[in-house]
Amino acid sequence: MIVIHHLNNSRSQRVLWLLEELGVPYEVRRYERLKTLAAPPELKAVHPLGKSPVLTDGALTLAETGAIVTYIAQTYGGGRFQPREDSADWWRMQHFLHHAEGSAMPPLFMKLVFASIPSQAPALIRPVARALMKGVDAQFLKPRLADLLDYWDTALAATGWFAGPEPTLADVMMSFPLEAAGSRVGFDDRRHLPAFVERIHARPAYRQALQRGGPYAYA
Ligand SMILES: N[C@@H](CCC(=O)N[C@@H](CS)C(=O)NCC(=O)O)C(=O)O
Repeated sequence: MIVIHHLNNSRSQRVLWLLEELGVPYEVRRYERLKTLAAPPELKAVHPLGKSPVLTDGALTLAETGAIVTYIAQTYGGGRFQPREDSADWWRMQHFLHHAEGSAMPPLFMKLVFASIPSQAPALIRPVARALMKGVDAQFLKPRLADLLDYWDTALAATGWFAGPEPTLADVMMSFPLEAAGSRVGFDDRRHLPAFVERIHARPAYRQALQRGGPYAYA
């Protein structure tokens, strides 16, 4: 039986969504974030990085969402949620599988961390910290995030999915960056991004995954 070591309000939610889409039985082991938002130390007993998600399946312990969704699809998916390997869509899927954690999440994570810095600074230097973070946001993060949002909006324009006419692992992986971007940055007038988020949230498998995962601030 697959076990997903799952953290509340986290990118681990998309693994549950995939398992529900594929109808693969699994157990969810829930962990609660600490006040600092860090994962609790118990997760280090599962995997040395102490982050979520982690999948265990028999003797296998696997971290990194991209590796986990690939393992699930290849082992239990029977070809579902993946385009044919000899197609251009296969490589589009590979691109977005890596892009989600490699390029999309880092600036979104920085946005979250930088936004929290002023409130954590000593009261005396809080205005300075706020001004500094505002400058970093305007000069560094804002233009990079705008480029990413434009890129995703264009990628979704043809079919509403990231890699071909049907949902694939690319959409599972990109769901979290889009949900996080919607909450941390907003979509402005890019219309394919909110439509994508609404489309996945309406899927019965997605709703079922929410029931299994517990608190999730992005849906
Ligand atoms: N690239 C990793 C990132 C894992 C990760 O950072 N997970 C977050 C959950 S959103 C976490 O465990 N954060 C708690 C912490 O860093 O202590 C993946 O995709 O699995």
